[in-house]
Formats: sequence, C-alpha cells, structure tokens
Amino acid sequence: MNQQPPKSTYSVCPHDCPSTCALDVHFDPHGDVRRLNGARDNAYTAGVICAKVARYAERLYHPDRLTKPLLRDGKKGEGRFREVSWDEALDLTAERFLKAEAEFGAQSVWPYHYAGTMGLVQRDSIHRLRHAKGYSRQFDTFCTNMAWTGYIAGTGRLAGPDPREMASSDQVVIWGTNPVATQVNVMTHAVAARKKRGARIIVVDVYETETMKQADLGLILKPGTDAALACAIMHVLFRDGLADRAYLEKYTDCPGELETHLKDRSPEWASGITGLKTAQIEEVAQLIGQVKRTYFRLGYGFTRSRNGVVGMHAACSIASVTGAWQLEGGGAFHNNGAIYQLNKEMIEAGSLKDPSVRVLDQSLIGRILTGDKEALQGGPPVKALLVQNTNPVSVAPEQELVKQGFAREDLFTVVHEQFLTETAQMADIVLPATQFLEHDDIYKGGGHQYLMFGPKAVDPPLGPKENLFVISEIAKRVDSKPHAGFDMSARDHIDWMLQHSGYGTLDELEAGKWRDLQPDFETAHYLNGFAYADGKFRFKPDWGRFAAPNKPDGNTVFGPVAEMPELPDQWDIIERADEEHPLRLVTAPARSFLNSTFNETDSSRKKEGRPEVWLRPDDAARLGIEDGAKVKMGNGRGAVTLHVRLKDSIAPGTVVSEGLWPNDAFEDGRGINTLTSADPVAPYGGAAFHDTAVWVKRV
Ligand SMILES: Nc1nc2c(c(=O)[nH]1)N[C@H]1C(S)=C(S)[C@@H](COP(=O)(O)OP(=O)(O)OC[C@H]3O[C@@H](n4cnc5c(=O)[nH]c(N)nc54)[C@H](O)[C@@H]3O)O[C@H]1N2
Ligand SMILES: Nc1nc2c(c(=O)[nH]1)N[C@H]1C(S)=C(S)[C@@H](COP(=O)(O)OP(=O)(O)OC[C@H]3O[C@@H](n4cnc5c(=O)[nH]c(N)nc54)[C@H](O)[C@@H]3O)O[C@H]1N2
Ligand code: SF4
Ligand SMILES: [Mo]
Repeated sequence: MNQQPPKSTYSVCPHDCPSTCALDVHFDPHGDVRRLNGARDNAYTAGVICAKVARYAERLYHPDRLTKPLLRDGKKGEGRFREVSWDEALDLTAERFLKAEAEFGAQSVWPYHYAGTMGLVQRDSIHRLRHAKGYSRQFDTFCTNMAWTGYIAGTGRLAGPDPREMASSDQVVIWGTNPVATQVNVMTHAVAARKKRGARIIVVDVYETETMKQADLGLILKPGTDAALACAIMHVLFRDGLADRAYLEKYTDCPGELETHLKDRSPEWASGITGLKTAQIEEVAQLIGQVKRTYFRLGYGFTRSRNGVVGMHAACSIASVTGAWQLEGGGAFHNNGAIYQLNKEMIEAGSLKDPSVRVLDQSLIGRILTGDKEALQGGPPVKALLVQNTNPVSVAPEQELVKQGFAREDLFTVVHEQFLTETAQMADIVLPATQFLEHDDIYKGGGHQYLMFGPKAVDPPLGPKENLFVISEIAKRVDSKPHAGFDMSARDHIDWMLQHSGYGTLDELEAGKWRDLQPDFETAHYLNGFAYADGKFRFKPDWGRFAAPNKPDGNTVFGPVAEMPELPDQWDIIERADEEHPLRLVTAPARSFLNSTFNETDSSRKKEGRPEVWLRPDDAARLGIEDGAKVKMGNGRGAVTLHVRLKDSIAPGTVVSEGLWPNDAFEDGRGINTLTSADPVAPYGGAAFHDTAVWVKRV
C-alpha cells in the first residue's frame, strides 16, 4: 500500500530561549523536514519564529552531524577518533566511572549539563543518574541567577503579568534584553501594542541593538549602571507627584524610606554614572510616570554584572512606585518559572538526593578541573565527566583554565553531542545525540505560560540516541541504586509527571498540543499581595535569604552580601576600567547563533561574518585604531585576536563583541570567554559575562 507521508506536524523549539516557540513542521514529499514556522494558533508564538530555527533542516541534515560513537585515538584534543559500537562506548564509560569511584569516591564523577535542550525529560534525566550514584551535584550559574534573584527579591515569586498583555499596553519598556535577536516574540506583542494602541516602545541597552532601532526611544547607558537610571527615574516620580501613594502604602514595605533615600539620586547624579544626559533621564521618567499602563519587560543582559541582582531589583521596583501592576498591560515581567509546579521525581529522582554531596559551580568548571581547592570544596578531584547539552569549551568563563582542565590526561570525559563541538573534541568518548525532532519531550515557556508537548516527528539516522537512553544505559552498568525512572520511555515520563502534577494525562495534552497555565489576573498582577508573608513588595530585600545549597555542610551566600545596598542604589562593584584596562566589554549574543549552537551551520556563520569587537570612533581614535584593523583585546585572564568595527552608538568607554563564536574562529584559537570572569555574583552566584574590563591594542 502506498501510504502518503504527512505534510506537516507540530513541535516545540527546544533551545535555551525564553520564547519556547510552538512550531509547525513541514515535510517534503519524501517525509523529510523541509521548513519550520511558528504556530499561528499559539497565542504567544502567534506565527512568528526566528530565522535560524525556520531553517532547521540545515542543522538536522547537516553533513557534520555525529552518527557514531567515537573513541579517542590520539592525544587529548588532537581530534583523532575511531568509531566504536554503542556497547563498547558505554561499557568503557562505566568501567572508567567505576574506577574513579573506587579510587576517589563517587563525588569524583561529575555529570555536567545545561540547557542545550530545554526538554524536561532529555535535559534533566542526568540528575537521576547523579542522585542514584551520589555523583557530584551541579549549581547552575551560567544564566539565570542574577535576573531571577533580583526579580524575586522584589516580588517574592518568579512570575508576573501575562506576557501577552504587552499587546494591551500603552508603553513597553524593553530593558537589558535584545529580543529581535534573543526572543523574537517580545517584539511581536510590543509591536502589536504600537499598532493597536499607539503604544510607545522604550529600549534600554548599552549599544544600539536591532531592538533599539525599532524603538521610539532608546537609552544607551554604560554597562552595570542600570540601578542608577532606575533610582533617578523613581526620584523624579516621587519629586513630581507621579508616584502612586495609595498603592505604595497598601502594597510595599517601606515607601517612606525609599523616598527619603532617593532624594539625592537625581537625574544629574545618574547622568554622571550612566553617561546619559540629564534631559534624557527626565524625559523617560516623565513618560513612565505619565503612562501608567507601562509593561516593563526585563531581560537577562543587564543582570550579567557583579551588581546585576541590584540592577534587576531596582528596575523592577519602578513598577511598584507607579503602581503599574494594577492595570492590564502594566507591571514588570521577567520569567514565569514559578507557575508550573511540576512533580519531577521520575525524571530527577530527587528522593535519592544526598544533601551531603557537594554542589559544584557550573561556571567554575575551569577552576574545578584544574584542581582549585576552594572550587572543589575540599573534596576529591574531578576524575570523570559526563557532558550533555552544553559546550563549556566555548561558553564557560575563564576559558584558559577550562581548556587546561579538559586537556588533563587523567580526566576521563564523555560528551554526548549532536556535533563535534569544541567540548566533544576534548573527549575520550563521544556519543551521538538525537535532535529534538527525533525524540519526544515536554517544554515549559519561561517567557510565556504554556506547557507544551513536542512529539518525535522523524526517525533519527542510524546511530544517534536520545539523552534518556544514555542515562539509563550508564545507570545499568555502574551499579546504581534502582529507580523506576530508569525503565520509563520519554512518553511514560511525561505522562507520569503530568498526572502527578495535576495536569491530566499525556493523551490529553497531546490532544491540545499545549496547556495554558496563566494564573488569573489578580494573582499575576499581585493584587492579592506580593508573595511575602505580609503581601508587600520589598524595596528593602533580605539579601541573606538567597542562600544557595552549594556546600556539603549547608547553604551559602556568595560575594560581599553585607555590602549590598539595602535599598535600590548604584552598587560600585563592577570590574572597573582603569589606566591599564580603559574599556568595558559586553559579550552580547549574535542574532544568528544561539549560545554555541548554530555556529556549525553555514548560513549562520555567513550572516555573522567573523569575530569582531565594536568600538566607538572616539575611543578608537584615542587608541590609534581604524575600522577593520586587527587588534588584540585582553586583561589579566588572557588575550584574544579579532577585528574592529567602528560603531557610533555604543556607550562611552564600552566595547561590544557579539557571539558566541567558537574559540577556533579566532586567529589564535582563543575565544571571547578567555576574557570573562567566573567570580560568583552576590548573593546567589552566577557569572557576570557582560562585566569585563579590557585593553585593546593594534597588532
Ligand atoms: N561570553 C559569553 N558567554 C556566555 C554567554 C554570553 O552572553 N556571553 N551566555 C551564557 C548563557 S546565558 C548560557 S545559557 C550558556 C549556554 O551555553 P551552552 O550550554 O553551551 O548552550 P547551547 O549552545 O544552547 O547548547 C549546548 C549544546 O547542547 C547540544 N544539544 C542540544 N540538544 C541536545 C540533546 O538533546 N542532547 C544532547 N546530548 N545535546 C544536545 C547542542 O548541540 C549544543 O552544542 O552560555 C553562556 N556563555
Ligand atoms: N540569537 C540568540 N538568541 C538567544 C541567545 C543567543 O545566544 N543568541 N541566548 C539565549 C539565552 S541562553 C538567553 S539566557 C537569552 C538571553 O537574552 P537577553 O535577556 O536578551 O540577555 P543577553 O542576551 O545576555 O543580553 C541582552 C542585551 O543586554 C545588553 N546589556 C549588556 N549589559 C547591559 C547593561 O549593563 N545594561 C543594559 N541595560 N543592557 C545591557 C546587551 O547589550 C544585549 O543587547 O537569550 C536566548 N536567545
Ligand atoms: S525565538 Fe527562540 S524559541 Fe523561538 S524559534 Fe527562535 S530560538 Fe526557538
Ligand atoms: Mo542563558
């Protein structure tokens, strides 16, 4: 019988992006994936996705995809491998994990992962193996710590007004995020508000991004000075009678103290710190004060600084001074993480977690692998790594240490990957992984409110296996504690999790493709109170409360927490420019890459060109550097070689390098994270990727 392949199906974008788009997947007549587009019937995706994912067939059918397990056949990192069977690869993995355990204890094995896929089953099953064996735990610090902590410090909860309400707003303030590149759907809804209601779009960034080019008002400030801007805005709001005093009285902890504190945080004061003109600050403050229905869409970018938590908290506080929270289309939103409340016992085996096992900081991987005692928390060295869904030999800070660590001959490294990334090149064993269209998974939106099913759409080529398979097969071979999760398929996992979270069954989810979990208006806008016992927004957070479970002997806070400002303020703790390092570097994401993903596809590489650093003409003239020149850029952590492009609209004293390019795209093999620091940010850790002082010199 001649059965016609389907013309299309649905899925979900698995990438580490707040948009978590609902996809339509179109097939050619042979049943191969042809193109992807955004689902029109999903109210947040609304038919729009980014260009790099629309052309996913290029990545799915890429000739460089890994299809066979590989065993190192040469020196570490030399790039010589030979093909082996899955059984050989898994047996050897188990043997070496057991050897490390016998000699140095189970904590010498470190399963290391991140969010290359955001699918809950494929991303988080690695924890099941970790907990069932007592392997070292991981404190996730690449991304969310500062932003989430800063927001929760104010509201008590990581959730906010329905992101679709942006379309019902009179003014959208896009602060420290570049959604045209990083989460395109924010633009969809902001632009809808402009079309429908004449809403104004305001963008706050350190250079003129593609997002700012679409704004009605763009503010370019110096990196790490957002709290100063926020304070001056609130100063004007109080000064000019634009604060909602009734709201403040009812819903906030100490409005009087805040007002007094802000008395000398004037626009002139903030101008000196931010590099903005006093008039610009006055103007934006008036707009925010006069247009109550303002939606603050707060991003990650401005929190990737040593004072990033304080910056996020300060920006979020503005909505509590104006009382914007009360209106549809008003309030401050960052992420909806708190609304889902999923039972992940089968995926993660939290019941087997031993709290006495150390929790190693993901961003400190360089220090950890090179034997830094403090980073190892006094425990055994890491002798074996299992890496899934992340590419630390590109994306982790303090890259020189990361490379030295991965090059250790006594470290046994298994990397499960879709491509031979720079991390996979350093492995002893490389295992080929499926792509999202080739396995089942479930996804939750950070930037929206849907729980979504992403079914397998096509068969993988012979060879690649899903993460779930690798985890279960290793568990079988390393004498792990039993857990029912090891015997379940991805569909079983999803069904179990849904049923045990009160969200029906997989069949029910499948029938609707996704489930809208938006809380009711009063809850989302905190009209029944903020998520603290007294129901009040905190202008004065208890920073010490944000202790992380990273020490075997208990929780800890990071950095000089005692020095954190009590009330919103500019915190002078960023890596300061000085005579030797006169410029400050921001390493913002390029539109055609997604972290380290898509830098293997030709179309993305072509669009991005080559690694560059963008300099203001006045800064360049001072340094005797012209457009297109080859330069070295460096600091105490190392130096990189790249080309200069002159751009007018960057904050003074600031340079921007969009990425992430792999290290090997740079002339001497040193990528941008050679320069970034892994120092944990106060109070809850995290890496300050956009907070780096550098020198730039002609070569
Ligand atoms: N300089 C600088 N550095 C940064 C940042 C920055 O702004 N500037 N941003 C930081 C941030 S926010 C983040 S989140 C990190 C992220 O950096 P990474 O963790 O490296 O993130 P990705 O590139 O999204 O994904 C990593 C890998 O996951 C693989 N992968 C995808 N799906 C699967 C799967 O199903 N199975 C397996 N086994 N592998 C899969 C992909 O092939 C990819 O190579 O980078 C950080 N690094
Ligand atoms: N195309 C693309 N999309 C992505 C990614 C990618 O790498 N490429 N990464 C994904 C991931 S993992 C994440 S976490 C999200 C992050 O997405 P975003 O929330 O957008 O955060 P960032 O990408 O870190 O930075 C966004 C903007 O912050 C600006 N910025 C940096 N420092 C400051 C500052 O001190 N103040 C202000 N006001 N602005 C500042 C940068 O110039 C940049 O334009 O994007 C996801 N989407
Ligand atoms: S915008 Fe983000 S979630 Fe949507 S398709 Fe692109 S990478 Fe995926
Ligand atoms: Mo991220």
